[in-house]
Amino acid sequence: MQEAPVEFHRPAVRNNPQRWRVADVAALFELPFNELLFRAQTVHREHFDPSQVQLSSLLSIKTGGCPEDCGYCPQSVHFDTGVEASALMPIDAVLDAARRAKEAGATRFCMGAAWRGPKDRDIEKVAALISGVKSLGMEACATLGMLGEGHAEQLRDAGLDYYNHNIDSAPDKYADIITTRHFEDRLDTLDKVRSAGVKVCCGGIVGMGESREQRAALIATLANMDPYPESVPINHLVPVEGTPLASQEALDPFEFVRTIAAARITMPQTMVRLSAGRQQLGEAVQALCFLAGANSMFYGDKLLTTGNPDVQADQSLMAKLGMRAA
Ligand code: SAM
Ligand code: DTB
Ligand code: SF4
Repeated sequence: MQEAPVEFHRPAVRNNPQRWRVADVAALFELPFNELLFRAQTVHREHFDPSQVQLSSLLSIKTGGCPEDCGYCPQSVHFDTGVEASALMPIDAVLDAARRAKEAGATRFCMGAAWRGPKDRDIEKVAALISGVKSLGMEACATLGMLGEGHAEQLRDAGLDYYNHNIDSAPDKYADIITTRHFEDRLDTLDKVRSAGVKVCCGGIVGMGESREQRAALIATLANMDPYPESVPINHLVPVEGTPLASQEALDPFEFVRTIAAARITMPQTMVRLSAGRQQLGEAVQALCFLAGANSMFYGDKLLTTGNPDVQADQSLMAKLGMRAA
């Protein structure tokens, strides 16, 4: 059956609805595994050194107490997860963490805040954090929720390289996971980021009980953005006690690898980022992800509130695979 094209009304991130039909991406998922990986690795080698991996470190600069009800998130005020709410971190503590991340080998520092969206005065404070990170010689990324008018420009002027804002799932799955905002709200913020000339980091989460077709729709939606995001984080759900998705059954790891491969094939020049869930994936599955075209990852002992493989474990994995930090 022919897939109805998703409707895109706006320029910037929404104007190439026919580049990838959901059915075409679903057909990639249906390929024999080795065929899919070969195709992904072939595309990957046309654009990247297959032994290089870019490392970004995360810091939660404002944790918990978020008014949104994203069903996967330990930081939502709607769920009792044991995450304590705290205020925006002071600049010295943020820059100490950035310095440590740089010393450990990260080239980009990504600051996350559990806001529905920042207020004007928050933007001023985050702008100072961005300038500080840039002065250390690192790339700066921020993920602060929905942006208001002029926010993206202020962040750009402070030196922001990337803004992370995920679409998280297929358009027709979104309302099952989040009720406090709409899929379209995400696209609005992505438009603002793109229009301000800040690079877009946008991906999603798999393993939330979506169908394969919905995973294909997530990838097709990203690939049809024009231009597609410069960075595409693919998260595996980290099930957190207290959230509605706490007892979600883990996705078959091969399906995770297929999602990475589909991202690589449909967005040949993007950085495909192995994101949340690496602890659960283990080394062998991560190696398959690199073969499928992943070429960046979150690096450092912690994501925002949950764990990540520690630096030593990642150094050891990279050494075993002969991969170099880029
Ligand atoms: N509040 C901002 C927002 O929602 O855009 C920024 C922070 S939010 C925690 C950033 C991203 O983390 C989400 O879009 C989601 O993709 C990811 N995330 C949050 N909890 C997760 C979990 N339990 N497992 C996997 N990814 C998760
Ligand atoms: C992204 O796509 N994944 C990162 C980053 N962008 C901000 C966050 C993952 C968070 C996992 C749950 C936690 O640690 O709270
Ligand atoms: Fe808030 Fe972001 Fe978590 Fe949603 S994902 S509850 S917006 S911190």
